[in-house]
Amino acid sequence: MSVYQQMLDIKAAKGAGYLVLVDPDRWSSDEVEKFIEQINTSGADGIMVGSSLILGEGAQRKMKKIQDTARLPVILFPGNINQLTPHVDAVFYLSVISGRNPQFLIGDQVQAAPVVRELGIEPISTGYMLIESGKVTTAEFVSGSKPIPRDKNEIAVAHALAAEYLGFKLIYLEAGSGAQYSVTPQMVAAVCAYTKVPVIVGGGIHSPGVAQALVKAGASFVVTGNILEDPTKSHLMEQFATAIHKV
Ligand code: 1GP
Repeated sequence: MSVYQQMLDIKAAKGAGYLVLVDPDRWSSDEVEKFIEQINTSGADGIMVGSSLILGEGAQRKMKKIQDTARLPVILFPGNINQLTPHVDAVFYLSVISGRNPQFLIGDQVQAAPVVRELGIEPISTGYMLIESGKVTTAEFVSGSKPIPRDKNEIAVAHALAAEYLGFKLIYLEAGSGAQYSVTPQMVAAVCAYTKVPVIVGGGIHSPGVAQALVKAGASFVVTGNILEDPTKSHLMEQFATAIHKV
């Protein structure tokens, strides 16, 4: 079964799904294995791997270790085409539709397409919108694109409709990793009122209560990254899974 179909099934069965983002740069090879084992038993529904920028060595080796250890779908969340790898089940085939930078709208996607085909990984087309979140995030800086103001729900809605009409399979509302403020439930509700395309929300989500509010507003998937890199917070993973499922 395709990863996309598995995602739709998770949404149908549980109301919404929980994805944990793993930045290979943040973990040593041994640590990453333990972290993936924790994710396996946490109640999470999938693992995303990637980052706006990967600087550390051995990223491909770590990605292989992640896939070997994971008992959940592993989805690449690429910051750029150099992160393409055979060690994932699927790739969020992102276009930064909130920006007007042609490289991140279509240029990199053209470069990546033959590589994705050759690697045999499943592309899941995703209309990716950066939402302003209190400070400049790495995603904003690296993509050279202006985020949508966080209180301009109508702009997000128009982008989401365009994404649906262009045939994107997912819409991603992204505050950016380490965002000061996550995307508002009001914006999620506005977008979900206008489109049936499943909406993923990520960036700056630091409490299960916030994750639950986003699901109540209509999010199909919620992503957490940074927060679980703090060993004193990693126990929150199970609580996120419970808060997100069957709201
Ligand atoms: C995924 O970028 C997010 O969309 C992850 O953000 O690291 O802030 O949870 P955090």
